[in-house]
Amino acid sequence: MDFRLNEEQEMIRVTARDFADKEIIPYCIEWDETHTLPRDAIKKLHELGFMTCGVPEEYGGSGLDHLCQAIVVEEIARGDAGLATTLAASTLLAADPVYVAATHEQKKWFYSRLVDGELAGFCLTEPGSGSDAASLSTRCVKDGDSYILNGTKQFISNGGVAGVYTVFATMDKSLGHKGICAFMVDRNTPGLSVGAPENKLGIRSSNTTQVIFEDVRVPAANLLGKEGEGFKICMKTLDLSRAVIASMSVGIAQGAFECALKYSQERNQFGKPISKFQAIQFILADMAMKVETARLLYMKTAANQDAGLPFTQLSAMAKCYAADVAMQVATDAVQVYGGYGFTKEYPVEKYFRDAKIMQIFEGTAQIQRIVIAGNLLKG
Ligand code: COS
Repeated sequence: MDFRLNEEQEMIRVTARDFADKEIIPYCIEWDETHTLPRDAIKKLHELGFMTCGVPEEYGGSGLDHLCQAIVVEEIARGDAGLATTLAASTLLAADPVYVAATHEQKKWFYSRLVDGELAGFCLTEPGSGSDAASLSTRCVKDGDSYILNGTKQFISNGGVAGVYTVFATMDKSLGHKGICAFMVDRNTPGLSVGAPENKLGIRSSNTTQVIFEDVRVPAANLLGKEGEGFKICMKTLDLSRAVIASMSVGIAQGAFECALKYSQERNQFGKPISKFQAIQFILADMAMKVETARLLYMKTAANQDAGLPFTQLSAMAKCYAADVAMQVATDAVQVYGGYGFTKEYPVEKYFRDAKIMQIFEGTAQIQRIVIAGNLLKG
């Protein structure tokens, strides 16, 4: 077993880390305060190939493997989790149903949009359906060689800025998960509109809106898989993308930890730097242990994904554990800063706010534990 990154993986990590240091960290407080999607940074990430890291090379993307995708997301999130969310929600979460279930023609259609610089959004959650994904209400009705979609999707990352979406809708709610279909939908289809951006606690440089479907006609050629396969496509997508949220969480934790470590050596109390006190050293040691264990878990999950080994259980564990770690480590970072950590003068309050959503989106901490326990009990 070799825990070291190979030369290519290390090069990708260093490139993403440099980008975060030079192009994200100096600006992300302003993006956060002004609730701004950083289009210039997204363009530069596109030029580096990171905005198409989930698009296979044969379709014009940079086609990184799962481990490298997760490494990129960690390093970008160390700078700004909002920007990491924009990237991951587009080239990974929204594109994963295509990766999982699309035909060659469908892949060409969807991936070319991302290669051209458009963003994508994943439309699953609804005002009345969050954790209970199978209870979604958006309807799809077959009409000739199209489907007509009606319904409202909630909390969609990139909702207002995407050019293309993957969308889940039901043919008949009484069929439960067996009635759900997955579609690729063009933003410019008549009847499709978006809501106002949510004013969020964290990841404020990302765009989150409702996406509303009113008699939206989608070609039958845009159905992913077969009718009724949408829920399984969705679950397989979330299995993939939860490992990415784990790496995003590690990025937040790493960023908060680095700030706390540095500050503890600069801040003097009782005549010496606070890092000289065991009380602070123990906090730093715990933070470092948690970051390292969470990183190992997401890397093992991604390595299993790349090796074609089972990863549903690991993915839920990595997401659940790393999200909790992000929250704990960011909280500890605020503690090390004391009163200053509670102000916007220092960056740790932003890590603290950004961390919270990691325990909520792409399946709450409680849903992950349901998945983990369910798998344990199934044997
Ligand atoms: N891969 C493939 N198939 C899966 C699967 C997986 N990981 N998980 C479940 N399935 C299948 C099951 O095998 C079952 O199929 P059969 O009926 O053919 O046996 C079907 O899907 C339904 O499974 P289950 O009964 O477990 O579904 P539930 O409705 O109980 O929901 C949870 C399961 C709670 C895990 C699911 O709704 C979920 O993940 N919720 C969270 C949603 C979420 O993450 N939202 C965030 C959106 S992105 S911000």
